[in-house]
Amino acid sequence: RPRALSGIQPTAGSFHLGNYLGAIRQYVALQETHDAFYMVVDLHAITVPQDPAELRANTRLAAAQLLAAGLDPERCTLFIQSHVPEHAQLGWIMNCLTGFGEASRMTQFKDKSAKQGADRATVGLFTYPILQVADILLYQADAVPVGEDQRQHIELTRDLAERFNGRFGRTFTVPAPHIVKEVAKIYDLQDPTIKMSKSASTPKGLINLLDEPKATAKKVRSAVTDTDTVIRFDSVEKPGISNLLTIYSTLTGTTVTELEQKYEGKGYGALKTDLADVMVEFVTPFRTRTQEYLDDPETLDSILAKGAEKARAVAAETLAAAFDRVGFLPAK
Ligand code: AQP
Repeated sequence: RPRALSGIQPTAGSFHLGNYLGAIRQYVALQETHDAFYMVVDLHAITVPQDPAELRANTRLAAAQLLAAGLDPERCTLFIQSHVPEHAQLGWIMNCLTGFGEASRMTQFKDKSAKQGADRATVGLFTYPILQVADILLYQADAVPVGEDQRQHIELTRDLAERFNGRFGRTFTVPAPHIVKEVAKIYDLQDPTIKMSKSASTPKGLINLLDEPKATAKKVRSAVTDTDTVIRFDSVEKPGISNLLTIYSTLTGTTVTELEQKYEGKGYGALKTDLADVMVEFVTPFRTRTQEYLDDPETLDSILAKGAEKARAVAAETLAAAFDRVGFLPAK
C-alpha cells in the first residue's frame, strides 16, 4: 500500500468547514487505499503564542474531532506530533539543507508574519514549512492530503527530499500533494474571494464545526452572494454562489450540475435554506460524536498512545537512516 501522511493544527475551539472539506474528508477516504498516518501538529501550534492548558485541551479536542469525522484507529495511525521526537530531530537536518532565501519565499510565512508584525513573528513560524518537510519525509509518504494553501510547502518537501537524496544517496520517498480540486479552497461566507480561515476577519464568514447548529444555519442563510438571481457555478462572476454549490455538492454527494437543475428558476433564498438544513444534519452528529470521545479521555489517550507507538517505529527507522547518511557517529 502507498503511504499517506498529513497533519492538522490543534485549533482553539473547533475545526472549520474549510479544514473538513479541504483536508479531513480526504484523510478519511485515504484510509481505504493507503497506509495512512495522521497527526495533530502541536509543535506547529507553538509557532504562535499558546496558553499551555488550552493547548493541551485543544490537542485532545482536535483528536476527538478527527475520530468523529471518521478516522478509524484500526485503519489508520492517529497520533500527536510531540509524542514522536523524531519530527524535531529530522527537522533540524532539514533546516540545515534549506537556503535562507528559499525559506523566505514561502508565501504563508509572508502573509502570517505581515499580519503579526516582523518583531512578533517567531523564528519557529519562519521554519514551520521545514518542520513540515520532516513530518512528511519521516513516514516516506507518497501522498499528502492538503488544501491548496499547502501546495508550496509540499513543493519544498519534494525539493528537499531530492536534495538530500542527491547529496547523501536515496533515503526519502519524494511525495506528491493529494489536492482534490473542487474542494481545495473553501471560501469565507462573507467574503467569497478569500479562503475560509480561523483568522477570518469576521466570525460570520467562518463555519466552525462545533458551533451551535442554529448559529451555523444562520451563517449559511446570511452568506454573501451577488445581485443576480441565477444559480449557476461560475467562480469568477459568482464566487459566493459557487462556494455554496461546492459545499452543498460535497456534503450531499449531489453533482453541481444536478444542483443547478434542481434550483433552476428558484431564488438564492431556497438554496441557502436547504444548504442550512444540510449543514445542520452534518454538524449535529459530528458534535455528538466529538463529545463522546471527549467524555472518555482514557479511550482517547489510549488510541493516541497506540498511534504514537506505531508512528515512532516508522519514524525512528527513517531517522536512523538519515543520521547515518549525514555522517553522525552512532551512539554505542
Ligand atoms: N479554506 C480552506 N479550504 C480548503 N482547505 C483548507 N485548509 C485550511 N483552510 C482551508 C486545509 O486544512 C488543513 C489543516 O490546516 P492547518 O491546521 O494547517 O491550518 P491552516 O491551514 O493554518 O488553517 P487556517 O484556518 O487556514 O489557519 P490560518 O488562519 O492560520 O491560515 C490543511 O491541509 C489546509 O490546507
